[in-house]
Amino acid sequence: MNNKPMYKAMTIAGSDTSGGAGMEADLKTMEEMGVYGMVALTCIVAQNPANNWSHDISVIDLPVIQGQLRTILDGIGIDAMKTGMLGSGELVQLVADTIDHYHLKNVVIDPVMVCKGIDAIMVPAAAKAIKELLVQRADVITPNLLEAAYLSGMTAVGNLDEMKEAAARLHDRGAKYIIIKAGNRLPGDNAIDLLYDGKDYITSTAPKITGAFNNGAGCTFSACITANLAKGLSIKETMVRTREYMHAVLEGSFRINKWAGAVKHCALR
Ligand code: PXL
Repeated sequence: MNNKPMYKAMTIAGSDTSGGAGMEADLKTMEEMGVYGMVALTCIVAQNPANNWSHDISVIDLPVIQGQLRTILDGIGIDAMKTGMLGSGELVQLVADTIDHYHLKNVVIDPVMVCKGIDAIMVPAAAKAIKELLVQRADVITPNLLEAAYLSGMTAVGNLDEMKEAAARLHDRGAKYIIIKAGNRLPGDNAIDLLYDGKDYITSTAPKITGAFNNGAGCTFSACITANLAKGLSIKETMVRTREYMHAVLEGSFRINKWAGAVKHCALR
């Protein structure tokens, strides 16, 4: 045993049984960053190989989630937290109340609304509650373009100017730092992310990695941010680390079966 401090982080997220996204991605990423990860599990996504890898979701009862939050927050304590798939408006309300009750710091909101394999926006009531209750409580919010449009009330976010507009609106709604992930979705040779801190717009660009499997990339991105904030890094240092990590995990991404692939969480080793 040694007495070095171990930084701790919590994810409130669903399980992706296939291992690439959700709390599996979160825990693997936190481990790679040297941070002790804990989970309050919200739902279980199971993929069906007999039906073209279709996704089934089983939701965990709210009191069971409350019990997990008590274990982690009353029993242990955390340096940072993130959210992933939150299946209902009631659960989003519980997350908001929990952030307030424990005065949680380094709160990263990954507003997971769409997921490959599950076409529709998850549950409209949950999406609406994220907009109304979690944007304002976020130290960092990490929407993709679709999520940024929904949360900022814009019809579409499809270029850098619209990303800036959406980020400004989310800042007005109370989020401290906004990171909009365009990733590969904009035309051109570069993947672009935008960080807005209420003053400056900072874009980070990296050459697009073609042919990569990016299932789990969103969860991995927000988990990496959470872990680095837990260690006490600034948002800018956190962004640098996260960009490096994302480049490595995407470049190392691999096929897991005929339907899907995953990013390689251990790519930096
Ligand atoms: O990538 C979004 C996501 C989040 N959480 C869980 C998932 C997925 C997509 O598969 O299964 C549990």
